[in-house]
Amino acid sequence: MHLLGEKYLRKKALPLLWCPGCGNGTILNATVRAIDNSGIRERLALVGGIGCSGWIPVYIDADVLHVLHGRAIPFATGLKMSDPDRKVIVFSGDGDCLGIGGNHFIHGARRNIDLTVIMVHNQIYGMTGGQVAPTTPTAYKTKTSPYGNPEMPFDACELAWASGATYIARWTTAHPRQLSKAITEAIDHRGFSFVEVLTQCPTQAGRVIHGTADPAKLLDMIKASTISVSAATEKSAEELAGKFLIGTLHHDTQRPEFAGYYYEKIHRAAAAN
Ligand SMILES: Cc1ncc(C[n+]2csc(CCOP(=O)(O)OP(=O)(O)O)c2C)c(N)n1
Ligand code: SF4
Ligand SMILES: [Mg+2]
Repeated sequence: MHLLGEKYLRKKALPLLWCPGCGNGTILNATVRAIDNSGIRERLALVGGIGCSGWIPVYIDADVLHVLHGRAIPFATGLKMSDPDRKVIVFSGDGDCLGIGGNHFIHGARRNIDLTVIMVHNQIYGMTGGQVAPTTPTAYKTKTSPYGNPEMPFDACELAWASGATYIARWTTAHPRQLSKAITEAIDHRGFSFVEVLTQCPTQAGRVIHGTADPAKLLDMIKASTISVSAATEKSAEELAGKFLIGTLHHDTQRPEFAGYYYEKIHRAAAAN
């Protein structure tokens, strides 16, 4: 086993439950490297929602909560407020984060609470068999949109930005080094940090939406759907239509962070009375 695997993986939880070629392994790898770079293992807590992506933290040998579908951010909020010195990382599927958990997501961002949310964007509800998700592109066929999805997908990064998140980055599983660097930056940031990862789900999104379960082809498709923030500045709106911006989209170090504000101001004022 690789040295980092030896150091960080929870051996008794292996083997990984994911399908061959699933992008969740790449996200696990990028996260472990980021945790190692940040040197925060001793004060780390990980929270996962329900879904294939919710299992990512289970494989990391740290304090882990694997909680109800859509409720990862409220559990993480409680954890952060009861132990503010912890660095808390949330792993949430696109259904978990933007569907059932959408309200928690926008309020977590609004509060600018010091959580790192890694959202796994695989365009679908993977674990439950390929239902339409809030990220499924319009007109795409899934098990529950057999005539094509009539809805518009969310742009999760724009939603995070509008809601008040203070670090926002988007990368893909075809960019593992950049992804790991973004997760490191998100961990180092004090405030609500959001990293969206475009990733391949060969078994559901691959087979059902894209007509192929070949992970290499799916990675090529994902890569082709992106453009870097810097390259995008020279493109017209027409050229950018349907493209995902990748890179750091937003970084604000000025907004007050919720847990710090609470303990410095509210808690102290209440104690003085
Ligand atoms: C309250 C509740 N509603 C529904 C479910 C069923 N359920 C489990 S995982 C899931 C969707 C998973 O999709 P996503 O969050 O995108 O994660 P992925 O599997 O794609 O990583 C659903 C609907 C549940 N477990 N709990
Ligand atoms: S169903 Fe999709 S997301 Fe879930 S483990 Fe399989 S490939 Fe990965
Ligand atoms: Mg999903």
